[in-house]
Amino acid sequence: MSNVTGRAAARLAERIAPLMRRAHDTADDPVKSPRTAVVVGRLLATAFLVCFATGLYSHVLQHPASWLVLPTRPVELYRFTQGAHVISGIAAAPLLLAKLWSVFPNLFTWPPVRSLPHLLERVSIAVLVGAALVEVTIGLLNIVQWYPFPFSFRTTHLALAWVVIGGLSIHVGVKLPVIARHWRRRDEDRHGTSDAAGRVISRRGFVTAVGAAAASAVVLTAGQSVDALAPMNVFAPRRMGVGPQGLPVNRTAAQAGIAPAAVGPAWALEVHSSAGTRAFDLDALRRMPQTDVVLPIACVEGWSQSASWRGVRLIDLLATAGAEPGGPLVFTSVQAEGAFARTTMPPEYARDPLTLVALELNGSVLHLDHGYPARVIAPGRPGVMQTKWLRAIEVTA
Ligand code: HEM
Ligand SMILES: Nc1nc2c(c(=O)[nH]1)N[C@H]1C(S)=C(S)[C@@H](COP(=O)(O)O)O[C@H]1N2
Ligand SMILES: [Mo]
Repeated sequence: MSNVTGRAAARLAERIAPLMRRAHDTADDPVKSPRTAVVVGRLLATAFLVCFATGLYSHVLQHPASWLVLPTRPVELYRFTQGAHVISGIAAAPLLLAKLWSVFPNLFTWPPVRSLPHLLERVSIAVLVGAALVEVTIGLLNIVQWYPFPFSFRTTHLALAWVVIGGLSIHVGVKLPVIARHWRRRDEDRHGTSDAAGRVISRRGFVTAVGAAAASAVVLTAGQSVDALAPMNVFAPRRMGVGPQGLPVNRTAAQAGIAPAAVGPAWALEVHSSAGTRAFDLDALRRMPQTDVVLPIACVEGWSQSASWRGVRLIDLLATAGAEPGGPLVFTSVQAEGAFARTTMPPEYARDPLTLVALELNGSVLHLDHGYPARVIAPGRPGVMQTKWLRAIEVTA
C-alpha cells in the first residue's frame, strides 16, 4: 500500500518538478538578486520597527497600566510618534511589494521542502508575508476611515504587529549569513546586467525606483501631520487648516448625534468627586480665570495640527469643586453612544497646567463640531481622548 502511494508521489513529483523549474526561471531576472532583497529588506525592516515601537506607544497611551506615569511633555510627542507611525506605514506599502517581487522566484523552489529546518523556515516566511500584507492593508484602509472587514481593527492590528515582528526576527536570524554577505555593495552589484533578450537591467535602477515610489507616497501624504509638507498633501484624507476655525474635524456634532438642545442654555458641566457634585454652567466657566495654550490635536489616524485653545485649567476647575485628582478621571460626553462618549484620563494629565476645559479655539468660541460648549484638551494625548461636548467629569481619589 505504502509502496503504491510512494510511487504515485514520485510520479507526481516528476511531473511538477519541471513546471516549478520553468516557473522559477520565468519569474527570475538579474534584478531579483540577494543584494536587492537585502537593500529593500533593510528599508522595510526599518519601517516595520518604527511602526511597531510607535504603535505600541499609541496602545499604551490608550490603555495605560495604573503603575505607569505617562509623559505629558513634549506636548507634541504623540503627534510625532503617531505621525511617524503612519508615515512609515505608508512607506512600507511600496517597499513590501518590491521586497516580495524581488524574492518571488523563490516561491518555486524545488524540492519544496529539503529538511525540517527548511520546512520551518518556509512556514515562518509564509506567516510573515501573510501577516505583513494584512497589517499594511488594514492600516491603509483605517487611515481613510474605511472598515470593510468584519473584525475589530485595533485588536487585529495589534495581534498581527506581534506576529510580524516575531516573524521578522526569525527571518532575519535565519538569513543573517546572506544579509551579512550582501550588506555592502560588491563588484557584481555595481553594474547593470543584460537579460536573454539583451535588455539592460540595473539593480540600482530598481532600488532607486522603489525608493522614489516610497518617498513620493510619503511626500504626498505626510503633510497631514508635518507642517512643512502641508502644501504637498494631495492624497491624505485630512488637510491642515481645512475645517471650521481652521482645524479639521474628525467627527461632526451631527455624526455624533449631538442634539442642539443638549448643548443649549440648560447645559452645565458636572464635577463629581468625594466632595460631592458641582455643576458649572457656561457663564460660570467663563467667569473663571482663562488660560491660553497651544496644543495639537493628534489623531490616531495620523493627521494632526497645532491650535490655540482658551479655557479653564482643569486643575483649577477641580480645585473649585473641592476635588483632588488621585486616580483616573472619567470624562463623559453629551454624545450618548460610541467609543468616545466616555474616556479615562490618568491623573498626571489632570495635574498638568496645560490641560484645559477649552471654551475657545483659535480666537473664537468653540464651533459645535469642535465640541461646543466645552471640550478637554491635554498635552501629549491621542486625539481620541480629547473628549468633545463635555457633560461630566468624575474624579476618583
Ligand atoms: C508592519 C507594520 C505595522 C505595525 C507593526 C503596526 C503596529 C501597530 C500597533 C502595535 C498599533 C497599536 C494598536 C493598538 O492601539 O491596539 C498600531 C496602531 C495603528 N496603526 Fe499600525 N502598524 C503597522 C502598519 C500600519 C500601517 C501601514 C498603517 C497605515 C498607514 C497603520 C496605521 C495605524 C493606525 C491608524 C493605528 C491607530 C489605531 C487606533 O488606535 O485606533 N499601521 N499599529
Ligand atoms: N465626544 C467625542 N469626542 C471626540 C470625538 C468623538 O467622536 N466624540 N472624536 C475624537 C477624535 S478621534 C479626535 S481626532 C478629536 C478631533 O477633534 P476635532 O474634531 O475638534 O479636530 O476629537 C476627539 N473627541
Ligand atoms: Mo482621532
